[in-house]
Amino acid sequence: MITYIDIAWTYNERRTKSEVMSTNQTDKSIHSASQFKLSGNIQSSIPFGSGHINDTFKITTDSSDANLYLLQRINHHIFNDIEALMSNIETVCQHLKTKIAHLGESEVLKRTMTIVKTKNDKTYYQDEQGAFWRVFYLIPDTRSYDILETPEQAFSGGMAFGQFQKQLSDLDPKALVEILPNFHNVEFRLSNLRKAIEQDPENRVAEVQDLLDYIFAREEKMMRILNMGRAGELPLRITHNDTKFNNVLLDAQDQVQCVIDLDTVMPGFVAYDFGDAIRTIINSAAEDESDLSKITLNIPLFQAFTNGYLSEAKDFLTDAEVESLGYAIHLLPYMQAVRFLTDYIEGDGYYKIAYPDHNLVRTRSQLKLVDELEQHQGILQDILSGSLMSEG
Ligand code: GN1
Ligand code: MG
Repeated sequence: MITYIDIAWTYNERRTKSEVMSTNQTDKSIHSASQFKLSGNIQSSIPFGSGHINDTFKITTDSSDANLYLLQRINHHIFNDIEALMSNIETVCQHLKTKIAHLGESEVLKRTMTIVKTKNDKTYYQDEQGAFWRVFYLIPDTRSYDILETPEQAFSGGMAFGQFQKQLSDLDPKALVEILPNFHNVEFRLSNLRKAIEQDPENRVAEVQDLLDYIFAREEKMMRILNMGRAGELPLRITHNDTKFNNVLLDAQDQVQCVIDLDTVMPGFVAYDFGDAIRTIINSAAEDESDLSKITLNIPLFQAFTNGYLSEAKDFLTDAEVESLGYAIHLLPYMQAVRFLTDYIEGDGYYKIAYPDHNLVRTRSQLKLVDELEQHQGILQDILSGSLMSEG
């Protein structure tokens, strides 16, 4: 029997009850799922996962081969070129599958995402209201974590993202469209924040002045990776760009099963993936924890993730890339705070929110994390260097 446990679900239930779980939404999702080549008749559709951008449903059918499917309504206000988005994902999935083809069909299906096509053989379906939908196989007997529990999980996650970068290292970056340009460009993110401040459509700037001061005081320091990139010191590689820990599925023994959420796979710097993963791994609390005293660093998890990542990545990282990893630890939580705050000031149009000042809470929480990281900079850098030596 298939048991699919998803820790992230708990959070999603809280969020989705009001937003997604209406009968109307369920009917719509079932109607859309029925456009795809599913085996068996659809039995149910339930909201799933904890993503802030797309709406995700778990689809169950009565098929004897016990297939489960992941249906997603793609947020086309953010991903406005759906054709290119799906073509990127198809290219990446194909490439990853060829890398592990020797393991046999059933392993390939468990270790990589598989797009299920529509009855017209397309990678997505556009409904009568103009919304875009897609379906993947849902990989059974796996779990994801919003907050990690053990160093073994962190090590596995590190290996997973290191392996992901390695397996894509021979895919020509030109094969992929830069689906969200400037996604991790901190200068671009700060310039969006400045525009938001100037317009201040909700009159929210005055109440967040302390946060803005904190952010702008760190602006120059946070430009280091971008400057290294501009100086030609960092190679552009294909990276995941959304390496939150809940985007890796682990099996029942906490071994790597599959890296998921391929929407933002595009050319980038490896450090961004490292830093974004650390953002969620090292934090003892959720990214939207409102009690700032709970936001502390779990340093053993940092060490374990770093060891796992470097066990895969050490062979291909250049010295400059290694240097950039240390900067990324601070940059990614900082940039996330800039993005949450920009959305708050603009009136919450980008990220899904569960309550009115959710984006403000997220911002404070991420900045508290930046603070903690700054206070422990020396020890984190020592661990990174030590891990490199022992792995090297
Ligand atoms: C969004 O929705 P999700 O979880 O896939 C965002 C990421 C952020 C993340 C913060 C396309 O990811 O960049 O890091 O929220 N994705 C996009 O939790 O903006
Ligand atoms: Mg995502």
